[in-house]
Amino acid sequence: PRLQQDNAPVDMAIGEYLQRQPGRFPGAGWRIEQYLRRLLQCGKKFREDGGNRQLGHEWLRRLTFAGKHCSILIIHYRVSIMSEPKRLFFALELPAEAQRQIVHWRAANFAEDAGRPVAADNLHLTLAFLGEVSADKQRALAALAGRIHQPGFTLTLDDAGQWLRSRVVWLGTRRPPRGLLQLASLLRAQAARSGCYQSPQPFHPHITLLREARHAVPIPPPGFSWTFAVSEFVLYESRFSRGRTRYTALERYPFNKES
Ligand code: 2AM
Repeated sequence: PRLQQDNAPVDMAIGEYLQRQPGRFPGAGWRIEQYLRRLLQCGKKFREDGGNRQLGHEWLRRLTFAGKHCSILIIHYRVSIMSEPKRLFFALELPAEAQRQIVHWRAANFAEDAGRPVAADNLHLTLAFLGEVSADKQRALAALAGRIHQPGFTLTLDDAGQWLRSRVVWLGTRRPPRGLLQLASLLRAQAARSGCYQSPQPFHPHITLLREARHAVPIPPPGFSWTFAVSEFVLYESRFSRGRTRYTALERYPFNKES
C-alpha cells in the first residue's frame, strides 16, 4: 500500500504528460511516451494483482530507475508548456443555471442538423480575443486587466441571430449595458496596444450557440430572455485536444463590489 501511495503523484504527472497530443512532443517525444505508457501499465498490473510482492518489487525497481529520468522529462515538459504560446481570450462566464436553461432552449428550438452545438460549459461571451500569446505578453496583459476598476452590471440575453459568413448562431442582448461595452473596449484597446491583432469589426457581444451552421436556420421569435448579474471577467485559454475545444479559466478579475 505504501508503494501505491508513494507512486500516486508520479502516476498523475505521467498521466498528465500523456494526455497531451502526441504531435506536440518535440524530438524523441514519441519514444518517451511509449516508455511512460509501459511504466504506467506495470504499475496498473501491480495494483490489479492486489499488491503482489514480486510485481511490486519489479515496479519499484523500474520506477527507481525511471524516476531520475522521469523527473528530468517532466521538468522539460513543464518548461516546454510554460514557454509555448497560448491561445487566449477575455470573456464573461455564464452562470451554471443559465447555461443549463440555454442548452435546453437550444435543443427545443433548433433542429439537430442546424449546426454543431457548443458544449454547455463552453458557453461564454468573448470580450477580447488575443490570439496566440507568449508567456511574457500574457503576464503583461493580465497585469493590465488587473488594473481595471469598474462596477459590475446586469446582462439580459434576449436576442438571437445567425451570421452566415462565420457560420454561427448566436445569443445576444438588445440593450448591451454600458459596463459591458466599456470593459470590452478597454480590453480590446489594451490588447491592440500590446500587439494582439483586433478585428476592425465593431464589437457585437454574443454567445456562440451553434458552429458550422452553413444554412440559414429559423431563429426563435422574441420572448426568450435570461438575466443575470455579472461580477467578474475571466482570462481563458483555448486548447484543442482529443477532438474537442476546451476552455480553461486562467485568471478571474472580480468587479468592484460597491455598486
Ligand atoms: P466566436 O464564438 O464568435 O467564434 C474563443 O475562440 C473565442 O474567441 C470565441 O468566442 C470566438 O468567437 C473568439 N474568436 C476566435 N477567433 C477569433 C478571431 N480571429 N477574432 C475574434 N474573435 C475570435
